[in-house]
Amino acid sequence: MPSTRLKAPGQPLTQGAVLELLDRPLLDLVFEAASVHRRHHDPRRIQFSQLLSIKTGGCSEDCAYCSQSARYSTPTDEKRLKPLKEVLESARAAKERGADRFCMGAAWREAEDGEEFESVLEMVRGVKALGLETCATLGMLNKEQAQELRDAGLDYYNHNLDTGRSFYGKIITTRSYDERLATLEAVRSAGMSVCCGGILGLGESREVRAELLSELANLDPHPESVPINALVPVEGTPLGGRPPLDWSEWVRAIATARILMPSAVIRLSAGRTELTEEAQALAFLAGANSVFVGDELLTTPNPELSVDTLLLTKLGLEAVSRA
Ligand code: SAM
Ligand code: DTB
Ligand code: SF4
Repeated sequence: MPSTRLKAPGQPLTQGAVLELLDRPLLDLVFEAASVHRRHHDPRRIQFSQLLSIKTGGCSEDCAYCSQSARYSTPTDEKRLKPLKEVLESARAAKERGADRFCMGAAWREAEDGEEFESVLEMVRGVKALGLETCATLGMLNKEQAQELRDAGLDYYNHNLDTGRSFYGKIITTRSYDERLATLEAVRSAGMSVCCGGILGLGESREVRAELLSELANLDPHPESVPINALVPVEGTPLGGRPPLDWSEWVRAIATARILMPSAVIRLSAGRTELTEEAQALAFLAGANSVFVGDELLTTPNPELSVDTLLLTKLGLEAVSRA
């Protein structure tokens, strides 16, 4: 099977070229993605990240999928910023269970200067001192805040594009696509690695997924880390009743992301509890090489570590930290 020439030299990748990949017969697509994966990564190693919600709920944004938006009546209550000690205890426990990256999430529209931001800087310093890679997702950042986080030892900043530009307005109205790109720019110019991906299953078409993947791949350089979330429908949110996306569309998106961003770490993020072992196995073959571990993401469930360990053992895969 000849591999497609994806773009003309010096030109951005087009949505059409990405759609051609997504439209391929599934197993041809997975085969090519697996070949790309094996040229750029050790296919037996899976990176483990641990998430912790350091500030839960009460968010002013209207992201239609999110349990933490103050605009919807969801099972998630607002909580205050977690104390440093508690965060560091969680980070220590995460390291013990094999995580090599610890990601702190806050339900903020944007990071605001002041006491809470200073506390987050302390958390970053503390987690870094434990010998873990550090990641945070705090909403929008300006250049100064990005630099302060970098100086405190932040390795990665997560800020997603979530979906294609043409569909975005149906999901979020309180923050623009270009504002998201500006935060990513601030993260880059502060010298941090970019963690940026999206959500599948919001009701978007394959064309929209091609749009999202081309936006991600056209970031220059492309993100080092690409989380692919499957919507976790949360009761009370506008998308609470959405039916799940077929597993094959999810595998297509992962395989395409791997072909477009060969050196990125691609993370199977939210929604794994609803995906079968077989679908996850195909995703690992297609180039996914990271997962969130532990039984909770930010506010929704994630497979227990014992379940993931069993799956990895069946597939002959190992955590990076155990290498
Ligand atoms: N408030 C910050 C922000 O929006 O940038 C950081 C946290 S936010 C929860 C991070 C990402 O989690 C979102 O951009 C979205 O991609 C993902 N996410 C949130 N709720 C989700 C859900 N119910 N299902 C799948 N992914 C979700
Ligand atoms: C990302 O893309 N996925 C993670 C992380 N970045 C912060 C968050 C998933 C959240 C899933 C819904 C929840 O648990 O609230
Ligand atoms: Fe707020 Fe982030 Fe949830 Fe949007 S995704 S409502 S910004 S916490």
